[in-house]
Amino acid sequence: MSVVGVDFGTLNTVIAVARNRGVDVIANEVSNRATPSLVGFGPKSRYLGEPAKTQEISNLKNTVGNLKRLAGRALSDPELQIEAQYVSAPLVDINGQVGAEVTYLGKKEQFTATQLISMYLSKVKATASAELKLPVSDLVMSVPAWFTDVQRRSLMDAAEIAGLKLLRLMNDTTASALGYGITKLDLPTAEEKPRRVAFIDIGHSNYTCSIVEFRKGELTVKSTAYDRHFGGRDFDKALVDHFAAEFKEKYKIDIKSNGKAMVRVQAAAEKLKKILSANSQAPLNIESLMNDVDVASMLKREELEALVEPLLKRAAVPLEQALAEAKLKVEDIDIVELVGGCTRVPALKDTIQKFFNKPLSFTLNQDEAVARGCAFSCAILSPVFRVRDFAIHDIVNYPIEFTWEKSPDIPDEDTSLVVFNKGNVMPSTKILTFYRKNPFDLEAKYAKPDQLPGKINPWIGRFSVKGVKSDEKDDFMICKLKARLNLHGILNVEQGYYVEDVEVEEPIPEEKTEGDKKDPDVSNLNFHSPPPLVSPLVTSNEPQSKRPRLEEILLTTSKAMDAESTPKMRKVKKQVRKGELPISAGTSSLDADAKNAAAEAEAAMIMEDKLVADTEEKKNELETYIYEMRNKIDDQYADFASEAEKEKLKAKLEASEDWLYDEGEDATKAIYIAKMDEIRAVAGPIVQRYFDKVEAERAAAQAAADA
Ligand code: ATP
Ligand code: K
Ligand code: MG
Repeated sequence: MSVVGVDFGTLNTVIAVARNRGVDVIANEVSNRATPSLVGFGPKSRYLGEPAKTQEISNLKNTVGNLKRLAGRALSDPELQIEAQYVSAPLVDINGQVGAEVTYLGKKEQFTATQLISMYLSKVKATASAELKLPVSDLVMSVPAWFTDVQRRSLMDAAEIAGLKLLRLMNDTTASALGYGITKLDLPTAEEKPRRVAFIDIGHSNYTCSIVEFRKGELTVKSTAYDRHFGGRDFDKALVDHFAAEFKEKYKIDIKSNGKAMVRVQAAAEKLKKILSANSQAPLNIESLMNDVDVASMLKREELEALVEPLLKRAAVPLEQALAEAKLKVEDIDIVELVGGCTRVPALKDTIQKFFNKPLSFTLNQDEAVARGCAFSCAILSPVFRVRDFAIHDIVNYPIEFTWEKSPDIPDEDTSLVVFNKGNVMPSTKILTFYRKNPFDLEAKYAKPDQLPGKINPWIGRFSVKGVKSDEKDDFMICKLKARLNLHGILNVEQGYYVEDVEVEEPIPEEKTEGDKKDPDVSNLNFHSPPPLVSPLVTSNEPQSKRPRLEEILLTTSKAMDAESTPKMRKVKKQVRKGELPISAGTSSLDADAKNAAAEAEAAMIMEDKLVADTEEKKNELETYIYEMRNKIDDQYADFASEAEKEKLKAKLEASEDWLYDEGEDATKAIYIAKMDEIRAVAGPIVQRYFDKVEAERAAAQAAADA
């Protein structure tokens, strides 16, 4: 079983694997350690990753980038107008989800963002599998901390469609923090002051700052703040706008009217930007950009900084917010770690350094830290690896509330409750208690829609609780629902059951249990007195490997019972679980049928791509064989064929070559194999005689040596 971590970036994707007792970033088929996050479509197959990049300029309308930013979004969302600028294929609406329209296999096709991402993840899977020489299934993938339920579910569906088992969607900065912490042997103990590290990730499209506390064996995210529209692409865009205006003036060309020219200037601008991180000025030259015009220009670092001034002015905002939300001061931060390509920009480094008033730390590989952290997380979650215990406490970024219809039997009942608050620990489970005589529904949604990206619908899911009825005495059923904000950061109501109050005798606990000590929330599990009827009782715990799971806390009695001394007993009212309450859930995840259909379609496309690749390989083999035989027949095979045989073989080679460049240009795999066999039939006896001679010489030499 494989252990894989994937940093699915807006621009590039990095894949790390656990092997040889460590974590390595792997190279793709062209030996790059980062793969363009792009998918393209052609007349015969798809182009995924590197080939999509190679084809991009000649295939703009059928190439889709910016994939991650499209996950779970609707085309009608005004924010999609920003995103559309970074996608060369036309975006379309597909039943409320954004997708792209492309020409594939000669036909116009529409694919949703989820499908496009699943295609890309198929490629990630193939890359990892080729490197590991193992089938790949389990992985942990990174996600911006600000992604909402619908965006996360889109990525999860995409992974499933690609045949991957996503063990965790991990927030980018949390992944970096894990990679940092798990390798440190000098973290403070539980009694000491924690080490506080600010992780700042500025990538191609977004900027995140998390303040994280480390103690031996655990990390706790104290706050996460972000600017969802801040990254390298904003620099690139400012540069392209600048050069577009300059070239219009200087060369009378309008690059904005020419897709290819735009992409070429974009690529040159990105290169120029990177040079300006190291040098104070840099040139930009493009030959025959459009209308046969060569362009040449120059830019100084200060000029670039002036072009992105509005952006740079916002650069300290996420830092201020993160600190404020963590209720910490600048002096409280011990270390400032930078990751993400855009943190190489000197003006940003300056701002961050001035803000924290301390030297910046680059101990993590800026481009690979997130992928490495994800691989560590996958190793922790995978049964095949043993990893040093390391607990990860992430944080809830958007408050989530439940709403329900008032029970006709409880007139003064509330009808909504914020169950997960911003800043709460994530993952986390909360038990909701309802007093009901009939089946009922509840709905989950984000409580503060204005905090969400763009116009994302705050709705998360609807949960119908079945099997609820009153007892013989027409008393309420005490219904317990387990709401979990899980490892992926998505919400589910995972389980429902009902309980009855019973009087039991139990020993009086002498000591606090381990769970009580570690987690104050657990001690709130107060089921001994009947809960008020006005609102559901919410209890919670944050399960962790070391702690008793929620079930155990509810169903077993105190640990003190193990003691040999006879404990003092007391009578208490306890709630005893009596049976299950089935729950049917409706969320934004694809239903099983849709997922299966998409997975089948994906598998068929993979087969198609493979057939095209195999056919191409056979064609290349045939071509190579023709050249090789043509050279050898007058060289090492010359003494092993009669003139007539030579003539025959040469004629066959020439005919095959003519065929290859004519009707054989676009044949099937089987035909290329057959053509190869035809040549082999003619060449075979000649090659055999040659090898017989070589073998005889070798045997003679061996005999001489042995003698
Ligand atoms: P995101 O995290 O926003 O989804 P990503 O993970 O794909 O995106 P990164 O790989 O962290 O992004 O960073 C890519 C960005 O960093 C690009 O815009 C790239 O041009 C920029 N970048 C890389 N090196 C440098 C450099 N030396 N100077 C300036 N910018 C750079
Ligand atoms: K990346
Ligand atoms: Mg990134």
